[in-house]
Amino acid sequence: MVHWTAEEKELIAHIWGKCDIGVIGAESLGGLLVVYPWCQRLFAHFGNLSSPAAIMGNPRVKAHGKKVLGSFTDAIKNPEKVKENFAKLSELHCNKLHVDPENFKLLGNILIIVLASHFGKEFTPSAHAAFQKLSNVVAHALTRQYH
Ligand code: HEG
Repeated sequence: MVHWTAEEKELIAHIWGKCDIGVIGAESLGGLLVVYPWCQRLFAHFGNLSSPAAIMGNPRVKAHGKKVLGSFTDAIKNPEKVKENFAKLSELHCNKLHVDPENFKLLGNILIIVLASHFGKEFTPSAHAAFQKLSNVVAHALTRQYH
């Protein structure tokens, strides 16, 4: 089981409590699709993804980014239980969606970049490390059902 210190939990809660999940989620998923265009294949049914502006303005990208970050909120509420709580989601991404698990790490990294750009100095090296750990835990949990 992953161990979380009180400090790590506090650093994450502090930043997350100030996040507008809709904004951060839209920028993170939009960023993923712009920077790593091969991810667009999975979202072809979302409509216009023809340019960075189209992607960042796409309402379905925004809504889905918010949904993805909702899962991060769940992980933050119960960081010791991510593996168990994400089992169904892992199954979906593996068996139904066939998402290459490498892309979970890419999304986590983009999320960190988006947080750094929003919070500036407040996103300290310790906060960065705590979020890196969180995104690794989430990526690992989502990869669990892959064989
Ligand atoms: Mg995934 C659906 C969470 C990465 C592609 N993703 C979902 C859903 C959630 C979620 C909560 C909705 C599940 C449902 O409807 O029951 N995704 C999630 C997390 C992460 C992640 C927490 C974190 C790394 N997803 C991810 C990546 C890709 C991807 C990297 C592709 C590159 N997700 C994907 C697709 C769907 C979901 C294609 C279905 C979208 C739809 O058709 O509505």
